[in-house]
Amino acid sequence: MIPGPAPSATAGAASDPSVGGTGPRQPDPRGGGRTHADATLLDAVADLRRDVAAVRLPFPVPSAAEAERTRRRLLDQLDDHLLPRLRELSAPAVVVVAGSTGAGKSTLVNTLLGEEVSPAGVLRPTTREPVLVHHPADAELLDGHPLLASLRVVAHEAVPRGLALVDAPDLDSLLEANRASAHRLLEAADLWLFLTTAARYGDALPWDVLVRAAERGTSLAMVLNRVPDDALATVRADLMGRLRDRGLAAVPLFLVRDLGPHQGPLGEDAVAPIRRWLTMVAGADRARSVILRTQRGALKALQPWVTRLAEAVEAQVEVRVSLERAVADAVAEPAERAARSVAAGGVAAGPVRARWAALVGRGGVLTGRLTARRGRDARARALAEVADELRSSVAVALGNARRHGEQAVAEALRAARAPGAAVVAALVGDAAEDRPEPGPPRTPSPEDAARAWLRAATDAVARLGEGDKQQARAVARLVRGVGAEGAGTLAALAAAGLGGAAALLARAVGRSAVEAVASRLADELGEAAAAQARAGAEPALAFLAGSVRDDAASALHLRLAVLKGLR
Ligand SMILES: Nc1nc2c(ncn2[C@@H]2O[C@H](COP(=O)(O)OP(=O)(O)OP(=O)(O)O)[C@@H](O)[C@H]2O)c(=O)[nH]1
Ligand SMILES: [Mg+2]
Repeated sequence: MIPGPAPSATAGAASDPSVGGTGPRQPDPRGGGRTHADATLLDAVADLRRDVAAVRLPFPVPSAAEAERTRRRLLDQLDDHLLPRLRELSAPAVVVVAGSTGAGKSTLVNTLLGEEVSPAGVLRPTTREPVLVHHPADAELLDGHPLLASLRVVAHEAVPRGLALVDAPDLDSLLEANRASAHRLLEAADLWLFLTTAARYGDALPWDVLVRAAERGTSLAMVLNRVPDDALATVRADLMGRLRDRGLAAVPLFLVRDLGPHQGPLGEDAVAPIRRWLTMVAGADRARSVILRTQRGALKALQPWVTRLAEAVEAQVEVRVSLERAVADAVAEPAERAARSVAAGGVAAGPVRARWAALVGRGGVLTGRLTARRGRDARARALAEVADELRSSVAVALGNARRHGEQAVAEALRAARAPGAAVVAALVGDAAEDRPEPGPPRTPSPEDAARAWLRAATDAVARLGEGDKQQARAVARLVRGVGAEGAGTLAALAAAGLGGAAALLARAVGRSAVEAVASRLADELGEAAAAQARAGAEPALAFLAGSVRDDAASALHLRLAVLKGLR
């Protein structure tokens, strides 16, 4: 229920000789701000609720179990008590504009909005479908309001936040449906804005309705429309007397001057006092009651809980950081070892070397002149087979590197004393598999990395001739003799430590060029192997990254600070 303005303030309005004067009470200058605080308070508590719900306490540090209990209690408290109460209190106050047909209800509502949302007209009665207008930002707060089912709803910026203005059909209508609808709306109203005209204010109906409202303690205000200039003082005095006689002296009274024959909106100055009064009703009083009734009690009690929860979250973040460090440290050594192992020629051993030997041995396809056009296809085919062998050998080496990395991580987690290391170790496998990968892209698979490395070798040879015509011709001759990929395979074999391939290539394009290319490719292979070993840490790091957010605790502190600031 909306507290009406104080009686003294009302008297001020009624004794104001100017029609459409300054209104019953100047709105509290902080009124608008308070209206805003009203919605902000609900927003702030809803934000807090979201952050509390998002808190994860995956690591079994000593504070975790207690913190989880606190978290649940907080959520219960917010969901079952505080939020519903705040929502209810923040729901816009329903102001029903009621009165006889033709009193000018729709015209008043349209004037207040500066737009015709409810058609006014000369046919009586005009309004048959009630219209509720609210501020767009209040749409959510009105959600599920029982009134909404039976009227047309319009969102309009001109309505003060915290109010819903309803243009009702005529109360004393000849149409039964209109009468019923108007009375139902009055039942649901938080505030009545009763409109009558100077010609009809003596009718029985307004007074019956007003007395009933006063008996029920409903807040109301009265608008006397179309008051002829010369009758102003008389009518006002008479009306004041009638109000007093019925114990309604506290009812704010607004007089609107008669404009003569008139269509369309009234002037802004005619409705300004009504607008100011509505803004005040929407703002200060409601918001203050919200703040007094809720925040001092329930909200204050929640604060130590939130603080404790934030501390527990900080402890979780510490565990996460120490585990991240342990996991990252664990793969450093395997990464170095993997790089050293490929540098030592590991990938060119075994089947690769054997196949190569067949090509350069007696009768092998590479024994003739490498750059001759004849025999090119055979050479290219033979080199492609070695390339296949080399690719799988590289993939095996890279796969080993990755496995070593994974094993090192598993061991580090087993050895780590941080609580929760075991949790990570157990969850890493499944959790990482189906988790959509956040952050940087995953390291490619060993197979893909091996293929990419061979492609890089082909590219490197192709680029050898850049900027050097003689060199370019030499490369072109080599490519004519073994194909571009064959040339790349020779470079890759040289980089993998096969001296024969390096020598063959040097004869075609020169020793220094071969050395440069081979050493760069060897470095790249070493880096690829190290990356695979480090990739062994990816599942654990991805799991840890998704476990507790860095800013989870500071978010909770921030929510608290916002709530305290609203007090
Ligand atoms: N002269 C004059 N005409 C007005 C004033 N307010 C409204 N009217 C006219 O009176 C007629 C009725 O106005 P409405 O706003 O439709 O009245 P209502 O109270 O909504 O009427 P119902 O919808 O039938 O209940 C329209 O033709 C308006 O233009 C006013 O202050 N002065
Ligand atoms: Mg109307």
